[in-house]
This record gives sequence, C-alpha cells and structure tokens, in this order.
Amino acid sequence: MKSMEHYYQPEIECASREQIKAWQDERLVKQVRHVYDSVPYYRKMMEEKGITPEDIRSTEDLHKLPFLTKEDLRKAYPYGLLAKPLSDCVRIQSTSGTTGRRVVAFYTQHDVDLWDECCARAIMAAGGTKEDVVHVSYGYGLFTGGPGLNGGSHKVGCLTLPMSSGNTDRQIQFMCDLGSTILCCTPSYAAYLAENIHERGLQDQIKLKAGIFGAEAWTEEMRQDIQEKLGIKAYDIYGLTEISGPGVAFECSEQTGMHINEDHFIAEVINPVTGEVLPEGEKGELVFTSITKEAFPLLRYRTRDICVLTREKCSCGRTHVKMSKPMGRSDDMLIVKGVNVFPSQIETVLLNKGYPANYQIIVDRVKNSDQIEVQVEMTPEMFSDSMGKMDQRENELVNALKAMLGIYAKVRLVAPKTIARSEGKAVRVVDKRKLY
Ligand code: DLL
Repeated sequence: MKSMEHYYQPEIECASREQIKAWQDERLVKQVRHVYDSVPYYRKMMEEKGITPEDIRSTEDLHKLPFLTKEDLRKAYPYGLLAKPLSDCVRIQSTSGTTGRRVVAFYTQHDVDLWDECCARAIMAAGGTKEDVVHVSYGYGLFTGGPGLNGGSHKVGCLTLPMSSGNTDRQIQFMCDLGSTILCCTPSYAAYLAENIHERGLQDQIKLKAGIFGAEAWTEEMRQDIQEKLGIKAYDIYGLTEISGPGVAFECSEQTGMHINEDHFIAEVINPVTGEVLPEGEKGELVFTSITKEAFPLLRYRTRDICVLTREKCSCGRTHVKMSKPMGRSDDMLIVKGVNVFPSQIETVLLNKGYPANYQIIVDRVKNSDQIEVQVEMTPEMFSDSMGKMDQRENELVNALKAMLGIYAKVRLVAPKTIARSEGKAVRVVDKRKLY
C-alpha cells in the first residue's frame, strides 16, 4: 500500500505573512548561531564586518550579514563551508559548472528530507498525486535535477521512472508503454522530445498531463510551444545546487511566477552593482539565505540570477513570495559593443517569429570590434518553402533583433536538426572572445 502522505501543506504554504515572518525570524537567529559556531570561514567573515550572532535578532537584521558568492565557495572548496561533521552527512551533489572549480554541496539526512519535501510541493502544485507516473529525464548523478525530482516524486507516492537524460528512443517508448503522466526535464529537452513525438506521430499514445521544467532559462513562447505540442500544462521549477537543488521555488496553476519555499529560504533582491537591497517589485539579483539546512547552510548567497519578487495575492491560495522567471544571469549577460544582451531576449524574438527554440549565439571579436551571430534552425516547413526567400527571412530577423537589442546581429538560417541538441542544459552561447 502506497503512503497516503500529502505534500500540499496549506498550513505552511498558505500561512499568513505574520506566521511566515515569525518562522523566518526564529530560524534565522538559530541558523546564524549554528553557522558562526561551526564554520570558521563564516566566523571570520562576520568578524571582519564587526558583527556577532547577537546582532542578528530578526529578519530586519539580515542586511547586516556579509554576502557570500560563488568565489567564496570556490575558495572554501571542498570542506571549508561544511557546518556538520562529515560523519553526519549522507549525500554530496555538485554543480554542472563548466568553468572554474566545481561547487560541492553536502546534505545530512534532514537536508535530503527537506529537499525532497520542496520537490514534492512542486509536484503537487503541478497536479501530481500518488496516481501519477512521474517520468524523470533530468540527469541523475552529481547534478541535482534527477535526484531532487526523484525524491519529491517518492514523497508524493507517485510511481517514479528514474529515466535520467539521453536515449530519446527509450524515453519515448517508456512514456508510451508505461503511461507517464508527468514529465520532468529541462525545457530544451522537453521541446526536443515533443518534436520527436510529433515526427513519429505518437501524440495519441502519450498520456502526459503536466511537465515540470527548469534548470535553464525558457520563455513564455517556449512554454506555449511545448504545451501545444505535448497537450500538457508546463510548470517552471527553479533551484540551484548551492541552496539544495530544484524545488527552491516552483510554479502553481496560475503559472505567473514561482513560489519560493519561504519556510526554508529567505529571498532578497539586490542591486548587483551596489549590493543595496531593493524593494519588492524591482528587478535585481536574487539572494538566498537557507534557514533550515544543517550541513551546507549558506547565508545571503548571491545567485547571479536576475529576477523580480512579488507578494501579490495568488489565486492558488499560496502566500509564499513569488519570483519571476529569471531574466538572465548577471554573469551570463553578454556585453556586445557595450550593450547588455540576454539570450532570453533573442529567444523571444525567434519564437515570436515562428522559429523553433533551436539556436546558438556566437560572439566573436574581429579587428577589435564585437560581432554577434545568431544561428537559427528553420522548421521543416520553412526549409522546404525557403527557395529564394532566405535573404528575406534573414533580413526580417535582423530587423526584429535590432528592435529588441538595439544592435545589429548577423543572422544565419540553418537546416532543421543542424544545431546539436542537449539532453541536459542547452548550450546557447559560444563566446569566442573568452578563448583568447
Ligand atoms: O539547475 C537545479 C535544478 C534542477 C533546477 C532541475 C530546476 C530543475 P544548478 O546546476 O546548480 O542547479 O544550476 C543553477 O540554473 O542559478 C539558474 O541560473 C539556472 N536555473 C535553474 N532553474 C531555472 C529556471 C539546477 N527555472 C542555475 N529558469 C540557477 C531559469 C534556471 N534558470
């Protein structure tokens, strides 16, 4: 008999603002004491700022704490920020980081449980119940995607398919044979699966009703495309290895931003240049303080993700603050000819013009001048209908990109399936300037 445990927790997820603040105040004070007493790296940072745990009496004092950055994590690699003896830890996960040292995060059993609980909330918010078959195509292993959604699915009591990424034929076969109802993977892989399912004419054989997609930026246009192709409702999910993994925030039926699990994480938005805390509704860098984690409890961690927070009433009844879809990363933002360019802006233009979300942005520096080229795949229909129209199509995109970005970007239309697909996070940007 499956567990009847129910991970939609209205007493927590729909608690009053006063109640949420009371939890945060109490947990923050305890967490700061825990971190100060057990992590010399933090104690030193706090001492350098002239503060002690006694100075932190509520969330109003949060701003007194120093920020922690990825650079600190790299400096303290591997054990420098560990707040529990290794013998109390049961799990390690690591970032998919392509540059610099990897970031390694540690979990006690308590930490794994709370992470599973956050992912379980995300699955319930996407309509999941123990009747569902949850198809997890995020990578398993050091990446947090697979293990996180797997743990959440178990908690809800769903039948869990630990597919991991790759082997698209097998993914689709299992989906049809076992009647998967909820798909969890990156949005780019969901789009790829949708494309394959259509090409094989298997739409009628899949039973999917929802998808939980995250780990990379995706636009509303991409959501519409996936929803239409798969006949599902597509929900966003956000998280980062440093703060536990997926499930830090998740979308509800309203699909207008992701509720942050505020009983576990305090969110702030800051000006990325000055560090000033910004009022609700202003766009800036997201900063998290984890108030319930034991082994790797980061205080005021700068995510580099740019977003907006809102406490507007949500029709789902949840009261936890909502974050917008990240609008880019302060460190992913490209500066081309002095202009800030976010890959998501380019994606919006392409999808608006009916192109698939298969593109690559190549930035180079030729004779001291930045150049940006966008390689865009055509749909098979565009491709077969492109005789003599290529220049016209390319010019149209050049103009639309100029209107969005304010600079000229060269456009190269390529045949369908030319751009390499990713089974995990898509590689959208190749910045050759960094290679010199
Ligand atoms: O990507 C955790 C995750 C797994 C989230 C599965 C959702 C689903 P990292 O590999 O450490 O962890 O990468 C974290 O990915 O700082 C964001 O820049 C980006 N990211 C994560 N979710 C989203 C999202 C996982 N929904 C980094 N939208 C974060 C946009 C996202 N970007």
